[in-house]
Amino acid sequence: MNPKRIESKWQKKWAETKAYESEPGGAKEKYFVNCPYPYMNGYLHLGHAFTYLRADMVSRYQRMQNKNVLFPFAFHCTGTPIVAAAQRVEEGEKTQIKALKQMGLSDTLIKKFSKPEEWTKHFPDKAITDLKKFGTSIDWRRSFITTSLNPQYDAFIRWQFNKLLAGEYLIKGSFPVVWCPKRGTVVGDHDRLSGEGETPQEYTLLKFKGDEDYLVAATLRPETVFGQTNIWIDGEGTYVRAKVGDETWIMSKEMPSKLQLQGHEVEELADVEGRDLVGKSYLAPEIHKELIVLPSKFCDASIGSGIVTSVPSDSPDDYQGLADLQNSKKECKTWGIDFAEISKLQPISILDSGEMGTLPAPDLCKKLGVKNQTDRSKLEKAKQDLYLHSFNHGVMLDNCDFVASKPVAEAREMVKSKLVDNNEAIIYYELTGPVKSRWMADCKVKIVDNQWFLAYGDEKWTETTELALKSMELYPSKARNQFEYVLQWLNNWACVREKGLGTKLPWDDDWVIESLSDSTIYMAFYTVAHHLKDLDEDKLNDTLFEAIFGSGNTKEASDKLGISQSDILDWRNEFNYWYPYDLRVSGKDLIQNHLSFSLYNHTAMFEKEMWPKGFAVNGWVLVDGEKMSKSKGNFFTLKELITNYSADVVRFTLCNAGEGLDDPNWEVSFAETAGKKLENWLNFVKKNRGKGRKESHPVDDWFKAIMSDTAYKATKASDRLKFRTSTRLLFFELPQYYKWYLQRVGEPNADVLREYISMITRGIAPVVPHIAEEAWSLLDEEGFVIDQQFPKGKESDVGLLIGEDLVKQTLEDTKAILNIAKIDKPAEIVLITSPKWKWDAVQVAGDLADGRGQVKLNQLIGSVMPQIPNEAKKVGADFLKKWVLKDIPSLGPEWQERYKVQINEKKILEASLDFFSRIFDCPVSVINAEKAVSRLEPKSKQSAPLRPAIFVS
Ligand code: A2H
Repeated sequence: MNPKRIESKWQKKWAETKAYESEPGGAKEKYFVNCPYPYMNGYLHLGHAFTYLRADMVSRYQRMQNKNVLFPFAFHCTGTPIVAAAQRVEEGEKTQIKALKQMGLSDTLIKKFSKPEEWTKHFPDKAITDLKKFGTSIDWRRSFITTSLNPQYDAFIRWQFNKLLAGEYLIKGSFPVVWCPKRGTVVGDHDRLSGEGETPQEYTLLKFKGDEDYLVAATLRPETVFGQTNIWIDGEGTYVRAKVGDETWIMSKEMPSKLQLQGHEVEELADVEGRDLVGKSYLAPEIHKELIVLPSKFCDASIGSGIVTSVPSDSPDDYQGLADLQNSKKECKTWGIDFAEISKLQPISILDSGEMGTLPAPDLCKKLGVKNQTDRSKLEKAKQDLYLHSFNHGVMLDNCDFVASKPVAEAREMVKSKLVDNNEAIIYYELTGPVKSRWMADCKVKIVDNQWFLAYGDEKWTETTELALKSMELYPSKARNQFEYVLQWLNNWACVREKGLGTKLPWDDDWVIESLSDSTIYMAFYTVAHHLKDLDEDKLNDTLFEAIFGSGNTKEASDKLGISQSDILDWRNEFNYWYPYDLRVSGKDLIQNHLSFSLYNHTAMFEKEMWPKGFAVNGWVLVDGEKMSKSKGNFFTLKELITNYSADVVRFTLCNAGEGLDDPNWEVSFAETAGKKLENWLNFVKKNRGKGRKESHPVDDWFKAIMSDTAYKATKASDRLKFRTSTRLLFFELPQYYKWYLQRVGEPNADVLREYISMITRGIAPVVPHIAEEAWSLLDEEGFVIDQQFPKGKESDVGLLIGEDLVKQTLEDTKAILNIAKIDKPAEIVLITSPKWKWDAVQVAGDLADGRGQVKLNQLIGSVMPQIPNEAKKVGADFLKKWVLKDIPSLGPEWQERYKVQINEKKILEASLDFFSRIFDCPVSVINAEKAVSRLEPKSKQSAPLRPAIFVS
C-alpha cells in the first residue's frame, strides 16, 4: 500500500466535488466549528496540528451526524513579530537569517523577507498546502489574512472599534510598557535579547512621613499595612535623597530615573547612608503610628526603593529579620538600637489565611526550621507558598478597619485606592524580571499616556459576559472554573500599540490595534468573507458591516453603497444562518486571554442569540513526554511529519496523544507502527468483503449487541470530543471481540461481517479519513465515507453481554486449570454454577459497598447470614470472607455493576457446551451447585457468581 498515493487521490476527489465548500440552507441542522488562526511568522508545527486536528475531527464527526458543517480557516499577521523579523533580515542579522535558512528558505527568498508583506504571502500559502495535505475539511474560499494588507478585514475591524467606542467599551488612560532607554522605544517580546515574557508589575509605593523627608517602600501586599511593626533598610547600603514634586524622598540610587520614566519630576539632592537612617522613626501610612527603622540583610538597596515595610505576621522575611535582632543583643548594640525596645515588637494578626492560620509567617518559619534571614532557599519557599495561599484563601480580621472580613483580593484593591487617594502611596511599576533590548540596553518601565483600553474590568460588561459563559457548553466541562476565574480578574486591556502590522484606530492614525484585540469576533467574518473579496475599497465601510452584522437597514446600505440589496440580504442571511458558532477549539493557554476577550467582544457587538455556544480546550503537545522545543531537537513541522509518515498516521498518532485538559503526548513508537495498523485494516476489508455464512447462530446476537453497544459508547465519547476513546473502542477493542466471535462461531454471519466492516470504516473516518475512504470504496457502497452516518447504536442488554463474558471467562479458567493440573487430554469437564444464595449474598454486598467498592465484612455477615440455608451456613461464612477480602479487590472499581442482574448461568453455559467440547475434545456438562453430589460436592463449594467451579478429570 502506498499511503501517500491514497491520500492525494482522495484529497483530489474531495476537492473536485467541492466536498468542504459549505453553503447555507437546506433541511439539515447547521454546525459551525472554528479554531484560532495561527500567527504567520513560520510554518505550522505539531502543536498547531493537534488543535486543528481536533477541530477537523469535530467537523467530520458532525457532518456524519447529518449536519451541514462549516469549518473555515484564516491567518494572523497582526503585531510586531513579523515587522521586527523583517527588519532583522533587512539589517542582515545572522540569527534571524539562520532561522529562515533552517526553515528551508532559499537565499533569494530570504532577501525578499526584508519586506513584511512577503511573510504574509509566503507562510499562509504554505500553511494551506500543509493543511490540505493533512486532510482537513476546511472551506478555503473563506480564508483571509488580517491587518491593513487586507482591506476587507481592515474595514471590518474599523467597524468593530467604532462600535466599541460608541458603546463605551473603550476607555482612555495611561499604561506601563517595557521601554528601551537607549533607543527610546517600546520593547515587545520580539525586540528582546533576553527577558521574553517579562512584563511591568504593579507595586504600591508606601510613603512614610518623617520630619524633613519621606521614606518610600514598595509592596505587593498593601492590604497588610494594618500589621506593620517597623521599617527595613539595607544598613550597609547607600541611598539617595531626591526632590519628587514638592516633597523630599529617600530611595534607592536606581529609583530616580525609574520614577522619571513613570511621569514624576525628580531631582537628586545627596547620598544618604543606610546606617544613618537606622533608629529613626517615621509615621506609617494608614495606621499613622511611629515606626522605627531597622537594619536587615535581606533588604536589598538595589531592588525597588531599597526600603521595605515590615509585616512580620505575614512576611517570612520580615518575621525572620525581627527574630534575628531579638535573638542578638550584640547585633542591636552594633547598630546602636535599644534591645529592650526591639524585644517588644510583636507580629500582629491581621488576616486569617485558613489552614495556615492568623500568624502564617512565624508559623511557617518555625515549621521549615529557618535558621536566620540569610537562609534564602527556605525563606523563598515560605514566601511563595504564603503569597498564593493568602491571596486565594485569606480573609481580613476585625482589626482591619474598613476592610474587616473582606477577602484579601478585594481588600488589596480597597486599601490601595484609599492610600493613593490620601497621598500616602503611589502606584509604581517594576519589571517582573530583567529585560535586555536588542539594542543591548537594560529595559525599564515607562508610562505611556493616551492609551486606549478595552474595559474588561468594567463590572457591567463582565456581568453580561458571565451570562454568556453560563449559556455555553465547555469541553471538558471542568474548564469552567478557569473561565469564571479569568472573567473575575480580567482587567482593562491596552488594545493599541505604537507600531506593528494591523488596523489603525479609525479616529487616531498614531495607533495600531494589537493582535489580541483584532481577533475577537472574526469568526463572524468567515460567514461572508468570500462574498466581500471583490468589493471595491470604497464600499467597505461601517454602513456595509452594520447592514450585514448589525442593525443597519439593507435598503439604505444598498442605496448608499451601490451594491444590490439582494446581495446584502444574502450576506446578512448567511451570517444569520451560520451564527452563532457552535464550537471553537483552542489550546488551554488561550483561556486567560483570547477566548475570554472573544466572549466579551461578542456580548458588546452582537445580540444574545449570536453569542458563542461552545469552547473546547486542550493541552500542549509533548513529544515522548517532553516539551517540544527547537533546542531539544524534538520540534517538528507539520510538513515534515506528513512527509515522514503520512497524513493519516500523523492524525492517528495525534488523536491517540490525548483528549482532556492534560498535555497530549505524541508517542514516536505509536507513530512508527500506526501505518501498519491502518494497512492491516485495509487488508482485512479486502479479504473479508462479501464473505460470511447465510445461516444464523445464537452467538451472532451477542456480537450484534457488542457492536451496537460499542457504537453507542463511541458516539457518546465523540459528542464530548473524546475521539481517542471513540477510536480505542472501535478500532482496538471491537476487533478483540470479533476475534472471540470467530472463535465461537467459526465462520461469521455475512450480515454481521458486513456491518462490522462498515461500522469500523465509518467510525474511524473522522480520524483517518483517507484510509476510511479507501476501505469504503472497496465495499460497493455509494458515495464518500465522509458523507455516511457515524455508527449508531444503543446501550445494550447487559445480560447478553455478561452472559458471553461468562463463557469467555469460563473458557480461560478451564484452560488455566488444565494447565496447572498438567492434563493434556481431559476425560471429562463439569462446570458447576453458583447456588442462588451466593448470588443473593453478592448483590447485598454490592448494595453495601461504599464509593470505592469496599464492603465491611461484619456488616455483610450480619445482613446475609440469616438468609443462608442452615446446611450451607459454614460454607456461607467462608464464601463471604473470601468475597470481601480476595474477590472484591481483584474485581476492580464498580465491580458491583456486573452483578446487578442475576443471569441464568446454567442455561447460558448449556448453550455453549458444543463449543467447549470442540475446544477440549471431551464431554463437557453443566450442573448447579445445589445439585452437585458425591465426587462433585467438594468442588462445588468453590463456585461463585459468574465464576463457576470447574471439575476436570
Ligand atoms: B512585601 P518581589 Cl506582608 N529588598 O510587602 C527585599 N525585599 C523587598 C524589597 C527590597 N529592596 N522591596 C520590596 N521587597 C519585599 C509586604 C509583604 C511582602 C508581605 C508578604 C510578602 C511580601 C510587607 N513586607 O512579599 O517579588 C516587599 O515585601 C513577598 C512576595 O521581590 C514586597 O512586598 O518583587 C516584595 O518584597 C516584592 O517582591
